[in-house]
Amino acid sequence: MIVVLSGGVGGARLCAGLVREYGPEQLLIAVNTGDDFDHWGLRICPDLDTVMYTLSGRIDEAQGWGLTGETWRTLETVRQTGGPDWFRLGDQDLATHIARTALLGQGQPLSQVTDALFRHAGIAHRVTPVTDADHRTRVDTDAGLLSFQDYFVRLRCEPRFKGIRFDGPAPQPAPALAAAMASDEVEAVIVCPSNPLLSIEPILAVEGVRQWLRERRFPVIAVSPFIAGDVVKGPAAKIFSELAMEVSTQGLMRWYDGLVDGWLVSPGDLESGAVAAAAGSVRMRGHHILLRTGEQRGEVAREIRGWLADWG
Ligand code: FO1
Repeated sequence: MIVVLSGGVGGARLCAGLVREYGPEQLLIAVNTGDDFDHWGLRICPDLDTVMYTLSGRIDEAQGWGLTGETWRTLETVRQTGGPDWFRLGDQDLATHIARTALLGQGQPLSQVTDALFRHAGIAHRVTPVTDADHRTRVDTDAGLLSFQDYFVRLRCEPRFKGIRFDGPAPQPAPALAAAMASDEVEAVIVCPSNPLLSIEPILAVEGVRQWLRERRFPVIAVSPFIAGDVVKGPAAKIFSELAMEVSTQGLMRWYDGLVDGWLVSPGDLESGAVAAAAGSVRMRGHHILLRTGEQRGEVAREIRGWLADWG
């Protein structure tokens, strides 16, 4: 079994390639839930939904989140009524949040609700929230401690980033992830090119996950979200520079030190001597890491699969 750690847009796009390469029984996709929050009385799980809409081919590709062909009549009406309109929920997308909130209200854990939603979306592969617990990411900034979506969407990541925080102790992993962590059948972990500080850190903050990776008996492969000192999408470059971290694949390699055995990086980055120096005992492989088209997603996933098959 291969365990995939994913955030939203970039993670979902890699997952779309991986589900073509691996059968439903071979993959477990564990998704960040730190971005989850309640809005209009509904539970919103942006990264889970981005993975669900991407895998079922319904994502708004240009935007990276939400549904293609979406309409916004409810949002317009909420706006006219003087309600909050800073977080845009589309008319069709709302159905997901209504169904999820209703099932959670019946007492079902998020992982069970997620199973049901993904099954209805026609997705055969196993996707789990990393935890069933409510463990929301808070962002410490020069404008104070903000809830994740306040920082990310309402304030467009403008405040200076200082770090992330969580209320309460580390949550337990969701059952499917806990079972994978306890089993001898994990052949590899793939870390998606999601935001390392906003999307992957909350996954590593789940009880036991970081230690499980540190003590691994399987390779961990990560796909860099950086290409030549910038990111394909999202605020990772801004955040890295606000933390005085090097905005590059080598900066990222230092951040993940001791957790990753193999880096898939863009060919230009592989040629940089700095990356080679940062690599140490870590293996490197150069390949395009663009995930815009279905073809590119398939190529990156095939490259990872081939690399793992020859790992030794
Ligand atoms: N991102 C935005 O930048 N603006 C939005 O209004 C917005 C709405 C939204 C609704 C549903 C959903 O599943 C995601 C949505 N996102 C929106 C994206 C999302 O909040 C972020 O991209 C992730 O949380 C970061 O991974």
